[in-house]
This record gives sequence, C-alpha cells and structure tokens, in this order.
Amino acid sequence: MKKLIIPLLLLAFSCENVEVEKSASKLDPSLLMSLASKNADGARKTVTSSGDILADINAALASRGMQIQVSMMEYYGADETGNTVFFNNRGNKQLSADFVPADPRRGGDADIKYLIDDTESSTSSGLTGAQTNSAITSSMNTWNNISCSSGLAINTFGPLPIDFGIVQFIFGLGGNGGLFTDVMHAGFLPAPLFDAIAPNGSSFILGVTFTFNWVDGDGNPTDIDNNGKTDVALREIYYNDTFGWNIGSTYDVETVSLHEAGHALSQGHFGKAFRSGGNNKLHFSPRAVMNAAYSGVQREIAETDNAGHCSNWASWPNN
Ligand SMILES: [Ca+2]
Ligand SMILES: [Ca+2]
Ligand SMILES: [Zn+2]
Repeated sequence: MKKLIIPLLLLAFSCENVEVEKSASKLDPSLLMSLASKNADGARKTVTSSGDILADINAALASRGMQIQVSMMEYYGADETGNTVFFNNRGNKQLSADFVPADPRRGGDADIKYLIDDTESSTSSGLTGAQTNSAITSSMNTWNNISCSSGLAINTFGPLPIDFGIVQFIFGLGGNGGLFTDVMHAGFLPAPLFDAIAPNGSSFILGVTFTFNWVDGDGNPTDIDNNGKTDVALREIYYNDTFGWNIGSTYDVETVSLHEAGHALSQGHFGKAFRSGGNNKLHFSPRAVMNAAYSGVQREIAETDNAGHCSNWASWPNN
C-alpha cells in the first residue's frame, strides 16, 4: 500500500488575484507558482453563450493569456449513457491526453496530486462534507492501491476550505480562476453548470470531468515527452447537486467519484449499453466503473478498469 502524504505545492495562474482563505493553513502561499497574471477578472466577461461550452471556456482562457485549453469533457449519465465531447477547432484529430511524468509545468514532481473542495462538499440531499470527502478519498485510494502501477503515487492536499474550480469560475458560478493542482474534485454544483454542458444536462448528468491541456504560445497543445499524447495540465471534476446523493445506496458518492477519478487518471468510457427487464433498466456489458452511466453501487475496480488503468500507468514514471 502506498502512503498518502501532504505535498506542499499548488500551482497558480495569478498570485495577486488568488483568494486564499486564512484558514487554509496547509497551504503556504509563498509556494504558489504564477503562470500568467493578466486580466484575471476578464474571464467571466468574455464568456458568450455560443452553445459550445468548450469553445466558450477556451476563449476565456485564451483571453487571460493562460497556457491551458480544455480539450475534452466526459460526463456520466444517471439513467442514460453519458458522453465524451472533444474540443475540435484544430481539425478532427482526437488525440488522447495524458500527464507527463515530472512535468516542470506541474511542479516537476512524479506523483499525481489531488484536492477536494470542502466549500461545496455537502449536498442538498443531506450529506455532510465529511461524508462526501471520505467517499471521494476512498475512491482515490482505490485507484492508488492498484498493484500494477506501483510507480504511481497519488497524493492529496486533502479537503481544503477554498472554492476551487476553473470551469465554474469562467461561468460566473464561484470557483477560482487561479489555483489548481493535477486533479481537483471541485464540488457539488447546482443545475446551471450542468445545463451549460448539455441541454437540460442537470436532469441526467451525475458528474463531469474536464481535461485541460498545456498549450504553447500559439495556442497549440504540447507533447513535450513525444509520446503522441497531448500533455495534461489538470483535470477537474464536478458533481451534480440536483441528484439525491447517498452513501452506500443510489446515487452513491463513492461510485461516481471512482468513475470520475478514472477519467482524471486518463481512462475513457468503456462497455456497451443496453436496456432490458420489465422496467427497461440500463445495463452494461461488461459492467465496469468506466461505463458511461451509473448502474448501481460499484466501488470495486472491474477487470476492464484494471486493464485500462495499467495500460496508462504501469510504466509510470518512465513513459
Ligand atoms: Ca468549487
Ligand atoms: Ca505527451
Ligand atoms: Zn464518465
């Protein structure tokens, strides 16, 4: 078993605009890195409702001179299959994306760091932040404990009393346009974010993961380790507070968190969806954590999930 430690580094886009709450004693602001400092408040104003959420996000990021662009969002359906949406303004190439080991732009460490937004961690269904934080942590530990990826250390900042979330920030729904780390569980958000993702999205999207790539000065995704995969800057995850979240029963937080964390660790959707039975219930073959929709409590990694994870991480940090 790998131990969780508390790393000391958070990356930041713009130090002077970062709102670090005084109570966030784990964070030493002097360790924050600054990648861009211009026009931090401009992000929200530049958003126009083009109907293409990824294009809107990227226009806002570019207007701030930020060296990241969103390349993909993957959402998880409650009772209909979710979807993977690519940002495609540079041709139809849908390159896969992955973290670069010891990427200097992420601080140069070989581990993968995550945090949990503790300001949006309680749910309208009545779960406390302590309950959802525990479920999310448990899901991260499940991925961390897979034996094939012994070179991968997944470390945590733990739950932090800061409203993280770049996408929500851009859409004027709180969040933080400056602070980030590799993987962010950015909170349980109300309907508007999910309705921006897809028409009436709040009624069927349980969770979503956004993948951000590093881009060069011309706005093109980079591949500094020449592995044919665009280099991931960070991934952020949101949970839809519209649903009736539970611990151990539908909709089980750990089940959904385990799925979204799978995306955060570079896995895509897997399995064929079909409906059967008197109630026409959604099923998958094979059933797996990485199926595109929820089909009951599932906190164990399936064989296909394990294979997908190992193909991404078994040689880390040497790939
Ligand atoms: Ca948040
Ligand atoms: Ca690469
Ligand atoms: Zn998904």
